[in-house]
Amino acid sequence: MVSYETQLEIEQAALALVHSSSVAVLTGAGVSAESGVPTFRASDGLWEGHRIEDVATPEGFGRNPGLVWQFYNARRANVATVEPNPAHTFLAQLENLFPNAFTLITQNVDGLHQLAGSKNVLELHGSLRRTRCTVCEEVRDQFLDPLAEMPTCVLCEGLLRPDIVWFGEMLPQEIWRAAVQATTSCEVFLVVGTSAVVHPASGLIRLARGVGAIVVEANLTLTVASDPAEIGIYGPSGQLLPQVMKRLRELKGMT
Ligand code: BV8
Repeated sequence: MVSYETQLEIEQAALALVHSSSVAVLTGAGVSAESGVPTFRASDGLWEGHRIEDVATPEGFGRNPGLVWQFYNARRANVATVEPNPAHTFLAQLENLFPNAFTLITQNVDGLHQLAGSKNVLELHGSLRRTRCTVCEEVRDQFLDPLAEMPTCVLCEGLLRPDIVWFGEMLPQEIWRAAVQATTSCEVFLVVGTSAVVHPASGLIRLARGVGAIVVEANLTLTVASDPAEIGIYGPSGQLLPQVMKRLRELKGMT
């Protein structure tokens, strides 16, 4: 049973959305947690057994590309077995209620938003599906097929790397610019399943607040984003966000 306080927050989130003409969303690993994709900073986090410096930095890849590919091949194999959960579905449904006025900005690299039907998705940190050649720079969609332990480029036989933004690397400029544009022009900014510690992605939250958007946080727990959030829905997003959709459709007279 959802607590009275959470029901109030769900009501407030639905009201904010029904009165809004444009929505932007920032998601993190928590939105995929109920699909069975491990998050980064939980006790069973992805980083356990692997130091960030060893598996998610260009220096780590330079030192031991085999270890990095072992880490990413394991994540590709995990994501190949999972399905989107109701939180992903909620975001795809929400996009349909805001045609041409909805942007989904994700830090995730699992592709589950697209699998759930989301269309306007900005992948700030790249994608597990894609590889990039370290020599000729060719980017290729490898889907989630198993790759060799040290995959090489079909064009030039150069060593491939995951097409993922590692720590210390710049975000893709066009995608970052589009994310800032969506954030500064939305009326509701929904933050789902992120600890909001990674920059510059987490900076979008205060940016949204700064331009007067209503910030709504959906997370298991309070985070550093909770301060700029006016509305907070705390609990499993796969269970609570569908209740926001149910209320939103009622308010729109759709049910
Ligand atoms: C750059 C790809 C500079 C890898 C990732 C300013 C201040 C401080 C530090 C910095 C700064 N600027 C730059 C930095 C350094 C660094 C950084 O931010 N470090 C952090 C750790 C302090 N940033 C960078 O290096 C960035 N690059 O700034 O370049 C530059 C400038 C000029 C020239 C050259 C370079 C690049 C950052 C990108 C790193 N790559 N991912 C991969 O995925 O394999 S980041 C990685 O963390 C993932 O993308 C992940 O999504 C992201 C953020 O983590 P979260 O998604 O939030 O996941 P987390 O586990 O932390 O939290 C999960 C949340 O879900 C929790 O809150 C939990 O409560 C909640 N949850 C769990 N279950 C549920 C749930 N919520 C709802 N329902 C549930 N069921």
